[in-house]
Amino acid sequence: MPMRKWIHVLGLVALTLVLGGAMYAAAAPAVPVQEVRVGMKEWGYEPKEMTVRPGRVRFMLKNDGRRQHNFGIIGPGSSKDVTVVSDNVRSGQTLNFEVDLPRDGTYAVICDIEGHRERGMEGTLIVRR
Ligand SMILES: [Cu+2]
Repeated sequence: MPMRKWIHVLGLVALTLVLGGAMYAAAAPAVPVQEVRVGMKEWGYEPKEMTVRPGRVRFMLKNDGRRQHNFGIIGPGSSKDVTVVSDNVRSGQTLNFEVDLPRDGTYAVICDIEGHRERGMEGTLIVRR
């Protein structure tokens, strides 16, 4: 093969590698979302204690109980930086609940349906690097 043709072929290979790399970079999410599976039932969460890194977290809620339940986050510590509650989840249903948790700390997890926290629907969420 003449030299000019070789250079042309090498150029095409290089272009393909560059484009392929750019497409790969575009497909990768800038900030990966952490996923945590949480079971809910009378009366508690499974697991009761969860640990995540700071950032966006997708809590994949599943109601294994018979009543409706939800998933609330309060904290960290005694402050009220994050106070969010998911929609209620019906028996047998699932719900993906996404929350931004930028700050380290220990948060309380609670079901805010009347009487549920008192019966044991609470847990601990630790955010740390
Ligand atoms: Cu509940």
